[in-house]
Amino acid sequence: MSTVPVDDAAIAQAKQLRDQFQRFLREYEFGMREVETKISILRDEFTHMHAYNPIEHVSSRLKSPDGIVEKVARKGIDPDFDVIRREITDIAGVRVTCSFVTDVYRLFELFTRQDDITVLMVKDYIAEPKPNGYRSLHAIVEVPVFLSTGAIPVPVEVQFRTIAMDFWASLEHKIHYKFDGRVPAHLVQSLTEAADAAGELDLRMERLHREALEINHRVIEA
Ligand code: 0O2
Repeated sequence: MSTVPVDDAAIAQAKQLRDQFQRFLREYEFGMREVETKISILRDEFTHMHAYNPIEHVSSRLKSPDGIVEKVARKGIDPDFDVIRREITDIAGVRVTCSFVTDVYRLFELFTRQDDITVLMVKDYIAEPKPNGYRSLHAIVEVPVFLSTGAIPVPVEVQFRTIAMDFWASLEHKIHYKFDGRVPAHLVQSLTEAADAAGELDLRMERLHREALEINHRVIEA
């Protein structure tokens, strides 16, 4: 039986690429952690000052290597670290789920106006939902990360949404995945209707919340 000779140079090159990729992903992980800390401080301070917590939950994710490769192919860009850094801005993602739409915008304002945050892009899918009904407020921001070699700006996608929007998006994502993107037309239609219903529910819940607050204030003042 013949054996294939080990190509040491190729192995060394592959290891170097793996190390580069790990370093590349680590920068995004640090950026994500900076954003998580900022959101967590906002939540704690807001709760302390206003006796009200506007955030229901926060989740974060790093895009998987497969997800990055898939997006590189979909966008038709060079598989080069500098190009990926420039063109793919959602490698690090933080999702902030709020109770009400006003909280979504309030949190967005408090977060994006911080001095060390640079807003690269805002996509307001609440003001203008996607055709399928998807609603969310997206901000691509750059946050400085301080490494031993100096500070580097790291892009992070921060999605702000309500519980109802989150509920819808997670079901839509599952259905999309289940049908490998080819969702039957009647389900697409039902999902769009459900997104409208979720939008309605957000309005009603916020009205209810305001009414309850007003009644409570009147009782306290009386
Ligand atoms: P995952 O699983 O969250 O990583 P771009 O090429 O970046 O300019 P893109 O990616 O369409 O265009 O940007 P967009 O519209 O801002 O969407 C980015 C993210 O928003 C998605 O990330 C989803 O998390 C979410 N999103 C956008 N549209 C939809 C939708 O119709 N349904 C659901 N459920 N989520 C949506 P990823 O990388 O696709 O997915």
